[in-house]
Amino acid sequence: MFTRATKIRQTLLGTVALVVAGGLTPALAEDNAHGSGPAAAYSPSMTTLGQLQVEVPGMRPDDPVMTAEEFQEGTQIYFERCAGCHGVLRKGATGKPLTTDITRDYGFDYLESILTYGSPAGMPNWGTSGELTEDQINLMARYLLLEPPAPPEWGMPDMKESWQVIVAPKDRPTEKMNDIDIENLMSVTLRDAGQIALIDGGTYEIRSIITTGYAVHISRISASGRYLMVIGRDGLVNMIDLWMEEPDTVAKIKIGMEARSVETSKFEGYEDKYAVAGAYWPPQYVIMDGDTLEPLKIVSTRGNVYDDQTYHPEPRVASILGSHYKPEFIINVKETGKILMVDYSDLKNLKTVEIEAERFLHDGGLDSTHRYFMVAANARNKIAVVDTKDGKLTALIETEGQTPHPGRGANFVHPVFGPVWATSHLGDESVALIGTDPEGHPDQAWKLLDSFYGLGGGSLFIKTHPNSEHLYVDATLNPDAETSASVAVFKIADFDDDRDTEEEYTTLPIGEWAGITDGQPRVVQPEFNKHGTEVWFSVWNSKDKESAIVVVDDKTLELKYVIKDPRLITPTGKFNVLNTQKDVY
Ligand code: DHE
Repeated sequence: MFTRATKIRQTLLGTVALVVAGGLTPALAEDNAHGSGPAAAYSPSMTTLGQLQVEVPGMRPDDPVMTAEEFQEGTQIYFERCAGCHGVLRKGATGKPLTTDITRDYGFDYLESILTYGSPAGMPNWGTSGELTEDQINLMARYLLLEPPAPPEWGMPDMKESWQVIVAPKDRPTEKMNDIDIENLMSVTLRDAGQIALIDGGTYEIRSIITTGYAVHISRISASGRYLMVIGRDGLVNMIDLWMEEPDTVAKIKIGMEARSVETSKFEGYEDKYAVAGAYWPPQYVIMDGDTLEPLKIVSTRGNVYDDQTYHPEPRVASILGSHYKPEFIINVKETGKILMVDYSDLKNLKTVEIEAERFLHDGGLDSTHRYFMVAANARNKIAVVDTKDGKLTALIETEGQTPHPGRGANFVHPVFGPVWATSHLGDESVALIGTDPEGHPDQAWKLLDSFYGLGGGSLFIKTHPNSEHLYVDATLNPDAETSASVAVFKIADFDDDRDTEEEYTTLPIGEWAGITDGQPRVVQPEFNKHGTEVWFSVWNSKDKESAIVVVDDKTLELKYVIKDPRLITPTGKFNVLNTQKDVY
């Protein structure tokens, strides 16, 4: 561990984290010309769609020749590597549209060249980086000249068919049947195993390993703290009963073909009543019964972009949050830039407030009072703030950094500015502080109050806890191995109000503490235990190599424990039950 005040701005761009089947892998590719910073690499990979069986579309006389096998391969490559930016239907998202009216104008030679060498606008150099072979580039240039296949929809009959109640509510325990301190349980994503590990926050013992969806993504907890909801990228939601002798899945359902978010109703009187999950494909969200996951209401998010009001055929559902102020789900629709406040008190006469925010909404969380929701419009370098009490956009704030990625963000009381919310960034090393106290600190509210350097770019998550005096910032996708395996810790009491000076931080060599010698593991996502006394970090290696969880004492910043187990395959997100249930971050 060492302390330093860095004044040198490390530029980060230059190396790419490979986007492979299922999303990101900790492995790094060779230096890449452009479009290659972590922010560019952190694009969705539609791996479930990549496995679809498709047919070659009707050909026109001048279309390039393509066999069924080639078209299948092209579709898989397209969904896994290209759809995240260019859209499933090729109508464009953060990347340009690639519909055939455009690609046929470009022609085969141009497509082959841009696929090989990339472009300064952000297209990766798939050929020269070695990620696609010459034959694959040739195939993709032909593929793009043909009409795209449209993946199937996933409506009520499909959902109902996939829906299983494994233990009916009447057969579930009426009281907690185990000795687990549920509030201090950690649900740990074992990403490439398609499982979660339930780890005891007091003893560090793995209490259960539960099979979930493919490339499992996040866990959320019901308002009562009893049911854990887990979603896989294949849209499979598992509902796990933590009261059972051995916690296990009691219901499951597939809500789409590609999904990332799940949440539960948190408003008083509606505790555990509903669950909701959002899909990337088809673009929709579904409200489910909170006891059984029975699908009750599916709502499409297709519609017009908030500003130019053009139609978008596939706006993905990004983060979802259960409001504490109203019986509402806050649903963030990425490409149209709309935040939907969906009133679940009357599903038959569903009322939705549609807030114009900003394009490319991604992740976010509540402020410390739980009244304001802060979400990153990441490709626009902005944070949108919504007042969940009044149902209105409060502010749109430029973070002055590149690609904010807060996770749920970090709330703390700054010694000068009062209550603030913080985000780190994927595209550079900056940490931004935004004032969140319009009553006590009206001059500072909803303003960027400070921006200082963390350890390095490629940060995914930032975290603190009301009982902690520290702010932790990871640098998971930083191209430098040592940086990506370390974490910066700021002492909150030492923060000043001078925007021109940097803030001191301590570097914790978490990867080194894990003592893993094989591979190049990255350190990701600080998460506190229920007391706010320990911080857990995932040391995320590739799936055939050893990974670990490192537990740090928050007071002393010293290593407390290393959890290792052959079953801990690719641990990434960790979700403490109490902190997730109560939105403490
Ligand atoms: Fe995530 C949250 C989408 C890749 C770990 N991620 C989210 C949320 C979204 C999202 C929309 C917010 C959910 C919510 O609050 O309701 N994630 C995406 C992607 O589209 C992306 C970029 C690429 C993909 O194809 O999926 C992606 N995410 C990753 C990873 O590679 C990470 C680092 C490792 C993993 O397990 O997959 C990862 N994402 C996480 C975690 C959270 C998350 C741990 C929840 C943070 C929290 O504190 O709540």
